[in-house]
Amino acid sequence: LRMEGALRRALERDEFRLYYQPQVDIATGAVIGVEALLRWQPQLGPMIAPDDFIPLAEQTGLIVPIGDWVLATACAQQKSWRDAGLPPLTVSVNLSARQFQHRDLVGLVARLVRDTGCDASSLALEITETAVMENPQAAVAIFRQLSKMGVRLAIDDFGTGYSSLAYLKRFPIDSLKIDRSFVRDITDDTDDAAIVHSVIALAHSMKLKVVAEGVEDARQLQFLREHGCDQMQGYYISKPVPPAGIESLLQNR
Ligand code: G
Ligand code: G
Ligand code: MN
Ligand code: NA
Repeated sequence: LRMEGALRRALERDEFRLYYQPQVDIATGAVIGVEALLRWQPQLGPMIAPDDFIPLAEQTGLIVPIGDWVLATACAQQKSWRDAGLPPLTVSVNLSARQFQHRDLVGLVARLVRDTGCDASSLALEITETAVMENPQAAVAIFRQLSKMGVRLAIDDFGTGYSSLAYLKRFPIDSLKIDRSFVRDITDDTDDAAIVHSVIALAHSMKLKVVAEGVEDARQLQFLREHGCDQMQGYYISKPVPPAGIESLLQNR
């Protein structure tokens, strides 16, 4: 209960921050996007990672106003980078199941795109495979409306849930993000290598891009490149950083 109050006050006191992790096109090495990752910086004390407060935010429903803040902030950031003349970046935002099921998600996104003046086709929403599969029929309908607005859609943590391929085929999604648990041992574990290899082939057969998460070294990147993976993110390029970190990364490349 105390933690719930603290979360509520964190919103009022503007204690949330967005960090951004670069996403790189494997073929060209160009930074083509960033994933927005939420942090809580209390006035006193160390920064708190999302795993330590998002579960509670989901239980209490606070994820809805927090998620609204995340979306609004990410849209405004994208617009601000565009105005500053940075190369175009797709900004990806994570949605929890609860936000995804919220009745006015489509209206909210439409309003935010209009109000911030951001580019809808440079906004991507990441929904986990598990959240989608809670109600695939509803998901298809929401995806169709978002896709019509030009918003990009990605299935996050792919491989950790149980997707029905029949549904996946009907989703107007743009990409699959391979969960970092499969990438970690890609160069040593033949099962993980086989899984990643097949996910890339499957995605490409459905005209989807594949993003590998959690890339930490050159050998993992080499494997992914050899298997035609499209994009990657991970500590090998950069950990999540504040907006200024993205700006200096782009200037130094
Ligand atoms: O940034 P970090 O690697 O600690 O993120 C941990 C988890 O928190 C990831 O699964 C990520 O998807 C989730 N997460 C990060 N930011 C957000 C957010 O803004 N909204 C939601 N719903 N989840 C987020
Ligand atoms: O579930 P989602 O993919 O949205 O979460 C991304 C999470 O993965 C964030 O918490 C981010 O900090 C973390 N992450 C990003 N890159 C790496 C990496 O190279 N290695 C590890 N171990 N974690 C990473
Ligand atoms: Mn994600
Ligand atoms: Na993920």
